[in-house]
Amino acid sequence: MERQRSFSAKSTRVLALIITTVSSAIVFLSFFSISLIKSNSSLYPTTEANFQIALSPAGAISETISIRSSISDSSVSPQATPFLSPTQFSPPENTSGSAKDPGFEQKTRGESLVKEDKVIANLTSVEVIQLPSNNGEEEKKKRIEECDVTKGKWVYDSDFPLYTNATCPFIDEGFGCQSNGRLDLNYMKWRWEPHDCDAPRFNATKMLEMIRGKRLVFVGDSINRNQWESMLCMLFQAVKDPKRVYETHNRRITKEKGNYSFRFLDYKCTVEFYVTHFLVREGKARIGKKRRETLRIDAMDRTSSRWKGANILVFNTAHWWSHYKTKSGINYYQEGNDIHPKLDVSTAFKKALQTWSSWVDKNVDSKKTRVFFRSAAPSHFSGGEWNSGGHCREANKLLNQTFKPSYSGKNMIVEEVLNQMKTPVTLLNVSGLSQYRIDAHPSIFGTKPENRRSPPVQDCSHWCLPGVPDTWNHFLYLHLLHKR
Ligand SMILES: *[C@@H]1O[C@H](CO)[C@@H](O)[C@H](O)[C@H]1NC(C)=O
Ligand SMILES: *[C@@H]1O[C@H](CO)[C@@H](O)[C@H](O)[C@H]1NC(C)=O
Ligand SMILES: *[C@@H]1O[C@H](CO)[C@@H](O)[C@H](O)[C@H]1NC(C)=O
Ligand SMILES: *[C@@H]1O[C@H](CO)[C@@H](O)[C@H](O)[C@H]1NC(C)=O
Ligand SMILES: *[C@@H]1O[C@H](CO)[C@@H](O)[C@H](O)[C@H]1NC(C)=O
Ligand SMILES: *[C@@H]1O[C@H](CO)[C@@H](O)[C@H](O)[C@H]1NC(C)=O
Ligand SMILES: CC(=O)N[C@H]1CO[C@H](CO)[C@@H](O)[C@@H]1O
Repeated sequence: MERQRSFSAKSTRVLALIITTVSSAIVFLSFFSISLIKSNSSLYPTTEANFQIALSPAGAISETISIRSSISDSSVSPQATPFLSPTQFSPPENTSGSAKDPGFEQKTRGESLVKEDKVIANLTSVEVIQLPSNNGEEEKKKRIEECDVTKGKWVYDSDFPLYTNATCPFIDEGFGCQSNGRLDLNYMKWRWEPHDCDAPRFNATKMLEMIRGKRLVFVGDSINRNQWESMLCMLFQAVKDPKRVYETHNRRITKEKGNYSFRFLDYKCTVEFYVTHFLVREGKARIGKKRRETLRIDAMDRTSSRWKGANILVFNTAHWWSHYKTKSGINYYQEGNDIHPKLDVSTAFKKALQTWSSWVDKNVDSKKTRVFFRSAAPSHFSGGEWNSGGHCREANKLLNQTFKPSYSGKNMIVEEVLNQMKTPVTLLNVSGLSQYRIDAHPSIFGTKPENRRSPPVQDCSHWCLPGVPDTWNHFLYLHLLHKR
């Protein structure tokens, strides 16, 4: 989905872009106006057709559809520009007078391992040199309670990953990069390290104890499914008897199904996922003689009754708002019986979020339920979009950590809406740290070799598991543990 910022991995191009001077105001505006996907992929004949199906009411999602829909998620290509804005590539902050990446440097040996295309690298032998982050001043670590964990850096960690394709049975094909043949595995080895505090490691047993007897519920698009599977995997590592974890309706995880509830018997808790692309309701309405898909920005998704009573709710929505229908906004957004002939996407997005926030304020008892909203995750398509040859396969290193992450207009709308709510909602601010991780998308390894088209469609929106969503869940854990 998040086709937030696509950009070229090639440093020459990046440099060229750095040189370009575009004001950030223009960037912000263009965020909503970038033209979308002129789709001509052989796989998905037209975006129109694709989305028509995908946008049918939640209950009616059928198999083929959802396969498409989750690809189309990733399709919508949004804020390429913000990412490339020169404002985002600011000079290294306080790098101890060296030209090195701040706080991010590996010895040559490590570098070459990372560069190797097809290594089974000796992952235990990479050393990370950590540079002092404040011109050699004594670092004063904050308490985790006061620490902004989103400020930090990726460090290579030989204890990672927290699980593998062999120890987690819940990774579905779309995220199972290693099982699908990806050979470079360094993308699994990076740990996010906050600058200002020492964050305790994720402890699956402790997390399970925190959710004992509770419902942990993820609601959102396929990127949230990505995060939810990551959480299942992370928790599963603390489970002694695998048989004591099961899906309550015996469903196998696939892209097709819209909801799941996994029960961890020993902790009497469930970890659930409900798919909804917009949080608000997709529907149909008659316009003239035609019935057309519309988006009810004044009504909640039909599955919302099932979210009620959850103890921890993790929401997201972002990427589908860059789809051409949402962007053009022509005869698409509906309130009551009225269909807006034209409504701009940021207005619609804000109204939808306000519908969501009213629902939360009305239906969530903040004494019993903790609410999170995850910010938009970036995608990294180069040379096209999801359906026009966009790629990220060449990337097996993270981005140079000298650039400053951008923050999208959508995220700002989210913040604005959250700030006006009665119910406290914690923003899981994952946008910045994820932007470095061009190496961590499935690319062609989102499908098994035998299912791959030729040429393969690359997925530069979702994330390999184990991988980046593990860090988002670590944040969730830290909030539950320390930041009531
Ligand atoms: C960089 O160093 C300057 C001067 O030492 C200091 O004022 C500033 O806060 C530092 N910035 C960061 C991001 O550490
Ligand atoms: C990997 O590195 C470790 C520590 O340096 C060493 O003990 C081990 O033999 C190496 N393994 C391989 C396969 O090179
Ligand atoms: C994990 O990935 C490896 C490497 O591709 C593969 O050989 C193995 O079968 C996979 N394991 C599972 C359980 O899928
Ligand atoms: C994880 O948490 C459990 C339960 O709180 C505790 O017993 C265990 O020592 C912790 N493990 C680590 C490695 O800290
Ligand atoms: C990171 O970017 C800086 C500035 O653009 C450059 O000087 C440096 O060589 C880059 N580092 C790597 C490892 O590419
Ligand atoms: C989220 O993180 C970005 C940087 O990654 C930052 O610009 C933004 O202000 C943060 N938002 C909040 C609410 O902390
Ligand atoms: C856990 C859960 O709510 N599962 C529901 C998913 O949706 C089907 C119908 O589509 C229901 O039957 C399940 O109860």
